[in-house]
Amino acid sequence: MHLIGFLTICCCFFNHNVDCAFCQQPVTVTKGCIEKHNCNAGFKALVLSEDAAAAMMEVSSFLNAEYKRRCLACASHQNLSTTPRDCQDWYTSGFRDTGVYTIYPSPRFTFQVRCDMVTDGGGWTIIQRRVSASDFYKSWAEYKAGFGDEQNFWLGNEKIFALTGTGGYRLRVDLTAVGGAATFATYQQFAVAGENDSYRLSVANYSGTAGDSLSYSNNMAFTVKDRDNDMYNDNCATWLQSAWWFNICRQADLNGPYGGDRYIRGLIWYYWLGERESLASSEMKIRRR
Ligand SMILES: [Ca+2]
Repeated sequence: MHLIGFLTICCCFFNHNVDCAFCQQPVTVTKGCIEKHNCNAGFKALVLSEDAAAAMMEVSSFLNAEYKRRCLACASHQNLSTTPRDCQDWYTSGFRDTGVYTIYPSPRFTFQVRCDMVTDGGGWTIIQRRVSASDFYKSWAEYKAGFGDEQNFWLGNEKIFALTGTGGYRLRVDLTAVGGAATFATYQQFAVAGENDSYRLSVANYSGTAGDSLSYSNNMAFTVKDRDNDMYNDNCATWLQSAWWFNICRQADLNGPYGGDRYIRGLIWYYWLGERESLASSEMKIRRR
């Protein structure tokens, strides 16, 4: 009964009887409840017939995500079409606090992200962040799923693909040096392909003050310690104790050992500080064009 369960929850929301956590609980529903409230408009568009509804009764991750999405939309009295797909939508809806938000890039995939609502007009979905000692020498599976905490994290290649795979996104990279100097780079085009194409990077149209250190990685697949997709005859990820869209190997690498080491490993942005000075912080963030 999960498929129509959310409709009862919508009704409940309008009666102000439950909190949002209840959205995810399986419940039953009455036909009168469905017809009374218009928050099931999207539901009707999704399920065109009783037979289709019956066929979709099996609970799946897709349906669970869909309940949650619609439930939240109902709870905030939003039209379903305004359910935020990224930080930019949250910003447009009037949210201005930098912090963690739930986004819905597609009906099948919903997750939490950290949003930068201040920098360069706000609405940036942060995909990478380094501000202190943190271990980023991780596996393919870990980079695929994402890891870290609110201070230091990699959002995850599947999530970055879900956001950017169909195009339309740009990238901003904010960097600081140990002495406090700050710089940035933007790319008007930024996309990461799916796992079947090894999360290949497409990046173009640089501007900014940091220098263009990422175009060297354009069209490169993602390389980690347990999967070598780079152009070097060894594994750049192993050599640099990192994971990146390595070529032979890099002009930029923001996933290296924090603080750097004597083997020129570190957070590197070559055209700003060369390859022997590790940065104090980095943030990679995306927004639609
Ligand atoms: Ca190689």
